[in-house]
Amino acid sequence: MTKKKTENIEPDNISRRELLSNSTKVAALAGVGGLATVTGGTMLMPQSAQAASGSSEVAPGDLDDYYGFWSSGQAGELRILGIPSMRELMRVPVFNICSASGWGITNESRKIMTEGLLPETKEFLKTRGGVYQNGDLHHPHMSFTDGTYDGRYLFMNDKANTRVARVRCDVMKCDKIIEIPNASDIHGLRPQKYPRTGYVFANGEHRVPLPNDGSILDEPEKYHAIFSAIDGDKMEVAWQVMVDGNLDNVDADYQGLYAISSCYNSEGAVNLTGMTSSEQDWAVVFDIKAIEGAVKSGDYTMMKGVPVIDGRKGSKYTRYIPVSNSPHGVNTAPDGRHVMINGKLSPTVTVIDVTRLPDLFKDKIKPRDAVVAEPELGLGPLHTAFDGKGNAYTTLFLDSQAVKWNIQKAIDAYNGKNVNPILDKLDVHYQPGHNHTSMGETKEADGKWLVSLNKFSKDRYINVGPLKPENEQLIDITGDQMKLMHDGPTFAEPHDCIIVRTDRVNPDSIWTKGDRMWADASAQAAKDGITLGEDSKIIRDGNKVRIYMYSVAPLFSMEKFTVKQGDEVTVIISNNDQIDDLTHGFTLANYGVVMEVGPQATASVTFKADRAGVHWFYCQWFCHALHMEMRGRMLVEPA
Ligand code: K7E
Ligand code: CUA
Repeated sequence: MTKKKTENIEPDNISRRELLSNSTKVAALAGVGGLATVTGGTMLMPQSAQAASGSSEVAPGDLDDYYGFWSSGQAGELRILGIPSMRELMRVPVFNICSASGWGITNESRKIMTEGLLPETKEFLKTRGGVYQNGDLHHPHMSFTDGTYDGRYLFMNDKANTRVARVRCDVMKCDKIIEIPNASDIHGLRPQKYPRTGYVFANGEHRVPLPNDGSILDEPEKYHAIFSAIDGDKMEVAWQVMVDGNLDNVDADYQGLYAISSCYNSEGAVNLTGMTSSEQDWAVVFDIKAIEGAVKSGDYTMMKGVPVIDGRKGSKYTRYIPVSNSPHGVNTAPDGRHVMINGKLSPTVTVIDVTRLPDLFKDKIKPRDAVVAEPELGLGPLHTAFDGKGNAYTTLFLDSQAVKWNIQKAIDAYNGKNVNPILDKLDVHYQPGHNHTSMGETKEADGKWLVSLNKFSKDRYINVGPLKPENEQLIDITGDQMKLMHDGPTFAEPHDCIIVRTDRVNPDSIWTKGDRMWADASAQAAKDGITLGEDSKIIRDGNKVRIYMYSVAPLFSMEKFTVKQGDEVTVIISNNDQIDDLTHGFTLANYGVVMEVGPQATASVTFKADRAGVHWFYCQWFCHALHMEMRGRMLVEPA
């Protein structure tokens, strides 16, 4: 079934080079005629009929219709793609250390990486470089206003070290990272959709003993999972809810009333056999207004500075809707009414109707009465996306398929009508986890594109060794049938993505002078009587030395500076260039020091000058015909 792409082409008399040089001609002709064309006496078929339709092709110089914001799993960064081209446009370091930009090395990034940590974590990291060196970023989601993207922020989780981060959409840089107290390992994360974000909901996946001080191991009843509501404007935890079971994924409604999490391990076990022994787990519904009331009225326990509400089974703040064992993805449909709980171990997706939740909280109906459909779709349903036309698209991990189904038909079938909700199935390559549609998690879902994020690429690409790329596929969903358009290989491991219309995001081209990103450097400069970008000066303050310089392509304002061995040196550089796409850098050779300095930005780095001698520094970001010459020397005089 894995046809080689070239099998469609008659190879006689054509070298690979000729083939490549003719390929644009072929594509162009195929785009017009859609049929074979003759080159050099040989019939050439277009590489595939789908590619030849050209509708996902974005020609050189043409721009994409959507931003794709991609997670990167254990790589720890956010990635920006263009859709439909699937071109990777940018990497935004968040939880990782970045060798290009100096994220994790510069003072500005280290402040962001440390200021939101718990005191005990700061202490723990003292002997480990001061910052976490890794992260596991699964779920990037944009802030909402009135049910759709507002282009302010992107929020994302770190499963590895229990953190939540925020990226500013005006400059596409991370500006806040906080560690979530009381919880262990943040997994599912979604912003509130209405009236605005507002809260960012985040699931602590693993249950840990509370308090987790080493005194408890094998008393599973003392293990708890924690649901957190983070104030997305302040980046502070507003409140938390202690629940039964392990929390997995979460989504919010379109009314601003509820958040719903998938919850496994109703058994309360601590090993695999125990966790999957029961036939049933839950979708946990959180009543946001009632919980806010509990915070006001004092019905909580204060833990590490956060009000923690008891939302275990039987609590008035939560409801536990039974679903089949080990549910995974939670996705609210753009109809504002239906929430999909994806079955994972069960071939079903459970559809919850949010209009029934008020009655559920009043105990007028039973938990299962909130369920309005439960279609059987195939093996391993993990996540569901929507086209805004009443259809849902679910990934089938075990079947390696995308399944398109109709929500109303699924409801009709659940009510006993003899209808099949499944409209189409498409093979994907291979084993999809998340999928996402264009604007699909907003009320503006437009039904154009579906991306399937597949965990395995196997034979889709030339072999690059034992570690293979993953494979992301672009699918056209404008017709009745899904149409596979494009394979996109990718490095570890995008779990999730969102696809945002370009008119919703409008980043700046250059920095604004005095941006809060380098507020500390600005404050220090003011104390030192320095005007950033104008003064080129060395300030000595005991054994602390501050080097202020600026850069204008292709020069640093200081060709050399001298410090003493043992000094604590801070280099502060302002980039005075005002031109779009004119980034400079500062790499200090053999000191492990690097930073990116964007146009009109200031960046700083602090290090101990403990190696005597002459050390060259140079600009590592290509900026000018004389970029290679953009350099200078630091002399460290021996002590
Ligand atoms: Cu399904 Cu972490 Cu969203 Cu991966 S999670 S697939
Ligand atoms: Cu400045 Cu390269």
